[in-house]
Amino acid sequence: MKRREFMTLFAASAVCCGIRTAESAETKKEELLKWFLDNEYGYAPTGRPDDMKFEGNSILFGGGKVKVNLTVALPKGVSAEKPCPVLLMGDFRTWNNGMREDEKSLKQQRNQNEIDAYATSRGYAVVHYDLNEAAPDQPRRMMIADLKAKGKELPPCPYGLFEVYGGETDRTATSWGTIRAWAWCHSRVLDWIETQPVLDAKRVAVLGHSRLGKTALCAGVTDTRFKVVYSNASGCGGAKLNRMDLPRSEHIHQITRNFPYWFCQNFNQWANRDGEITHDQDEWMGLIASPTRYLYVASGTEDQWAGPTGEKAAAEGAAKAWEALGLKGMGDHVGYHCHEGPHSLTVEDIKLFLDFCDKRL
Ligand code: GTR
Repeated sequence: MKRREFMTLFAASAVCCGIRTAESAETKKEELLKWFLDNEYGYAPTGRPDDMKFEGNSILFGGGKVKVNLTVALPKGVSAEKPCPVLLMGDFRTWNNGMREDEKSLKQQRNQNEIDAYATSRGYAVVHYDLNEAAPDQPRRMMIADLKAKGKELPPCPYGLFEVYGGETDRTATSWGTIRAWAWCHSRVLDWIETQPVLDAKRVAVLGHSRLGKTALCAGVTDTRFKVVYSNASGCGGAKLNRMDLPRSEHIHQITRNFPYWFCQNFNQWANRDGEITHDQDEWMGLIASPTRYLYVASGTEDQWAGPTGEKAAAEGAAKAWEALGLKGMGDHVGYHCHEGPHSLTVEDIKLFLDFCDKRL
């Protein structure tokens, strides 16, 4: 064979091989995603729904039966010519069905206000909304009983997105749990951000604390439009490794007993089998890996329930997914910090996170 012929053949087979490798990596990714949706979070019944409408800073679903009201904090000097990066997060202003005046709600509101003021001072917009408006953080029966006990009228769709798109009263083993539903709603908020000239929809970080950290990861994995994904103290079902032996941390049997509605029903199968789960949360976070996307994980030294050691190890494990793409993982595409103190998301955490975002978002 002449050298030129050989070189042509060699080049052709190398290209072929490259495509096959890329294809098999893609297939592996799809299979892994399927495993996590089948076993942990469940499937959203629809993508962007035709009946979604934007009205000012609100998003309407099902002809307005569900209305999600967004709070938008903007930095000074922002304009359509100079759109700004965005932090998207959920909040719980109406914690426990509209008891806006209880201490827990008020504390959350104060904390959110501080975060808004700090992030806008650094040039970031903050878009947040009460996730209870999308899907209540309670099982359906309990939620309805609670409203009745308080003498409140039932809203047209007491169980939010589940009532409009299904998946609660007709729940199957892989129907979406509330975390998946909230993450889906984050994607719909991103649809809304795309319509806002002063917000740069290509530079959106999704973040959250605790159950909302689990939600941020779910949004980041299922929607590649989020450029940076930040989980703060998300623990079990979030950034903590299940297989790591951390006796003081939350286990699957506890989370599925206390919050069965957060996950799909199949997750119950893994209760008391944390050590033998087929795939662990480092692989879940590794699904975010791409040259243009970033992961940030944070913990608290006194937050043993969330398992800081397991969160750090999972972040390091996830970083390997970037390394497999020939990129730098830890300290580059993946960031981590552990604050001194308890289970919280403080302005100091946001400061460290924005230091990470400044160079990447
Ligand atoms: C806890 C739960 C954790 C965590 C936390 C929170 O009770 O066990 O998984 O999500 O709530 O969201 O504050």
